[in-house]
Amino acid sequence: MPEPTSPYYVTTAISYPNGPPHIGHAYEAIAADVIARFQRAQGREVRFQTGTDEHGLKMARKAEEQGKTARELADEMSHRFRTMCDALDVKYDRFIRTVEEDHHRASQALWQAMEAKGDLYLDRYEGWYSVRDEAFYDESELAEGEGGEKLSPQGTPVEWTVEESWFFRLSNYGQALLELYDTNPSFLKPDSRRNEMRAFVSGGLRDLSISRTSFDWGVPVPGSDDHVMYVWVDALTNYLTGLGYPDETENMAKFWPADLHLIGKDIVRFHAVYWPAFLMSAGLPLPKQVFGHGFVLNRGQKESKSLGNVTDPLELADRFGVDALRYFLLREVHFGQDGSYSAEAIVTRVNAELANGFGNLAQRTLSMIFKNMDGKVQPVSEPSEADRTLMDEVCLSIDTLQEKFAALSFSEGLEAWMRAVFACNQYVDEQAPWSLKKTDPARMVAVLMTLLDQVRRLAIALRPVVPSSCDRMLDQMKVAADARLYANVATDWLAAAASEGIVLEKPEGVFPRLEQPEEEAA
Ligand code: ME8
Repeated sequence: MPEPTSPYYVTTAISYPNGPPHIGHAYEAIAADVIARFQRAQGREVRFQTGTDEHGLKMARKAEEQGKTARELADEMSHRFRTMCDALDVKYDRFIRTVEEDHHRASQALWQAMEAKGDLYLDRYEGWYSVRDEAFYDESELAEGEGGEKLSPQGTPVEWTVEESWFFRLSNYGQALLELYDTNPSFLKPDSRRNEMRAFVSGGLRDLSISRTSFDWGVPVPGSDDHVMYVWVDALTNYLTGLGYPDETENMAKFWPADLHLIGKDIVRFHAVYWPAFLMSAGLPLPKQVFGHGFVLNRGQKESKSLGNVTDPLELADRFGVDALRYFLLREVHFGQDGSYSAEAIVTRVNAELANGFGNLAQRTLSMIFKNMDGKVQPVSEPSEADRTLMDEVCLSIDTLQEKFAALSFSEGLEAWMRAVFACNQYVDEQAPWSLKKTDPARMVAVLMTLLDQVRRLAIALRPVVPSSCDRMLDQMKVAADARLYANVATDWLAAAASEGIVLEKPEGVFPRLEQPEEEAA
């Protein structure tokens, strides 16, 4: 286990702003934000970077189609990505744009470091290129489409490209990469992705074309005015730019190597083959982990303009609530695998677990405390066996949640959390505190306070996933803003709150029940 206080650096992929953000972008940003918040709540100093990848042929062509300059398109769309993050409570430390001056400088410095190592040479590229993937492919990797056209392994069209290009001696790094996967299995997760990359590298690596001369929308290659860098060279460098590379900054010392590059399964090759090879060449330490998550599908289908099923993630957030969307995406999909979403699935999951499960537990507890105890927080002096059992179960579930979240198994972590919520609701039914007011008021106090403390714990545990709702709940419980970390789960909050004379006011529910939309409810 890492030191709980060691710094933690997490990044998302930087998105192509050639169109507005889609649900996949929202999914990745939310997951990375949950990781960042989780690590902060563990007491670690966290840096979280996201942003947009603005160079390359794909951007240049899209802008041309729209009668804009690439820069105009980038400005317009990058803004939409940043707005999406802000709207979804994705709290980044830096939103990087690859058109920024410091990024050009960092990319050129990395280039020069690879050149100084003797890993770059000038030659002629002749081969297949997919603009949609911004990737070069070997003839042997291509498939045939229905009309006989050649397609990339991702199913995108490829075009024959011939141009002068700088090359990177990727072929020199095959052995080192295989050693990396074998000696450090946590470098690339899940394991299935590692097996894929192992097979790809074992098949032999060809040198990589890393500059382009047929267009100029990119980072200029130092010393070769008519070349711009292959977009992936500059894109990958963003992870260093954000820390101040090439300068020996405090952030470089503190946060590099990154703890986690969170990316989707389609871009694992760039992060687990090219990126470590570039870094080895430049003499820089390698990131600790690359995790390739799965895809989010709309009712089992990939979203596409031609199917007319593209959903704006902000519309989903408006319709169901930001926290509902965040919870659903992490709870529903086994992280690492593909998953599906639909309006019905969101409503069903959120109503069962947040509204009827946790929300109802909190609202019942706080209302009874307000009505029957004038809102006064009191310690539990003599907990019964049932009280202790419940507390132990809740604490154990929160331990499990932490273990699972540390391993990026979000749905399993939330499942453990949900079991604790069920245990609390069962305890309310069994203890029936409403019937104790007249018969045994001291016992009623013990039951309600035991519940209050479990609600506090469960809200702290869930906070990285649904920050604003949990904060509203903890505000109502008057839990101090600096007492919402995992370390506070075990503290004797009731005694401290009672001695401060904390009195709770009339509570308001924080997890509304969602309506099943009529047209989709059938
Ligand atoms: O690949 N579900 O950008 P991008 C989940 N610029 N994730 C998805 C997804 C889906 N349906 N569709 C895409 C790029 N993603 C490059 C990255 S990093 C140095 C450069 C994920 O806008 C995708 O896998 O095409 C990637 O991690 C991210 O969204 C951005 O994709």
